[in-house]
Amino acid sequence: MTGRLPVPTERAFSSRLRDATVTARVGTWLGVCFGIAFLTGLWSHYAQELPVWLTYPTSPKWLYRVTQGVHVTAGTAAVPLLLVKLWSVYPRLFAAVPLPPTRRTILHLLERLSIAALVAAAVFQLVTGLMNSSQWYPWAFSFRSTHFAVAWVAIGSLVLHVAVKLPVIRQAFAEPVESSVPAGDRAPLSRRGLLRATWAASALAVLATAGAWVPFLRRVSVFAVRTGEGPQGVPINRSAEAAGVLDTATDPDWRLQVVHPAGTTAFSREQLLAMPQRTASLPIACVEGWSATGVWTGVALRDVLARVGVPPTDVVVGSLQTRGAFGSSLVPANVAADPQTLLALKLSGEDLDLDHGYPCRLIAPARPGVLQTKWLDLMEVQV
Ligand SMILES: Nc1nc2c(c(=O)[nH]1)N[C@H]1C(S)=C(S)[C@@H](COP(=O)(O)O)O[C@H]1N2
Ligand SMILES: [Mo]
Repeated sequence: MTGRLPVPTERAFSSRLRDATVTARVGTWLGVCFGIAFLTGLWSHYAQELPVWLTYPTSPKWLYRVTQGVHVTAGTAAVPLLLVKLWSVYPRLFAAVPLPPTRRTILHLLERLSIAALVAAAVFQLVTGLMNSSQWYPWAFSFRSTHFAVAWVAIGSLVLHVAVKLPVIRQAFAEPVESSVPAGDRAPLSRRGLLRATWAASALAVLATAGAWVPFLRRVSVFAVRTGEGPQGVPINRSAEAAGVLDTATDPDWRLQVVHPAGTTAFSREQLLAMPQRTASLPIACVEGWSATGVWTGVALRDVLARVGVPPTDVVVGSLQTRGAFGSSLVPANVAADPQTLLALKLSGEDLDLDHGYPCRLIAPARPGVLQTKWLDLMEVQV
């Protein structure tokens, strides 16, 4: 024995709870969560970076609140499932490689490689997603493009894994799950008991967080992000101070500059307030999964365009905040045409709080929160 590491063999793990009947059931729900997170994630990605051939709808106005809430909730539900799934199969790490080398050896190694990719991608997605929801970015890479790229690795290796394991999965579902601990076994739970505990852990994780977007869960969701009241009853992500706009946003010489084919027209806040005002009840729905509805009042963006003689078209809005990625956003023509797309001046009947984007912010239906640009000072008609 001298000089050898005590590497266990697969057979050294003897728990009866590790069984294909358990793994297949947990794995199925894990796959469902990843599938939902993948689709809603694609939706969110394209909502933020729309290819020219697609039109992102403005109705129903709660659309992004639901798709992104479901995205983060599916990821959260997947955490206990992934932990149990990995626990139930990790002895296979120590499975013997078929030797001497034959075709079977190659297949064995290829399958292990695909599982390594699946496990790494799945863990990466859940960890970075949860960290993003809690606004913790200890990394240097762009969260969105990396989370998007790894999603394809995760879903691709997941599909491959299911295809390879299909016979095992079928067999496992055909067998009943053992519901009591056999006499003489030291397991603390039956396999059925382990499954129930897993579902309970997953449900608890959902209940503890989903209040971030499901209003009636607010009181039970002790770990939900951003349910605390912000100014005027709506939470904020970045304050005016953090954005470095305290002075420019309170400057009496502030003007909204509208750049259009015939020139540039400046609007003061008073001029905007003198135009026909519209009120819309619209949610802020953050990629982090939280959302909150506000009652916004201001001028419809299309009315401002009409003032300068331009029909609804693509517009880029720009913020006093010039640092960072959230300082401008594209308002596609169909969004610009929606009468509920506002240059908001008020929230809950009061002047917008500085932290909500005073003197003027964009708010449009069904749009991701990151595109609801605050502290506007520029509108550029795209030609
Ligand atoms: N200029 C600017 N606008 C911004 C942001 C920002 O950091 N800077 N954050 C965006 C994000 S990520 C969200 S979710 C919403 C939050 O809006 P609220 O602070 O009014 O709740 O504003 C958006 N508009
Ligand atoms: Mo956000």
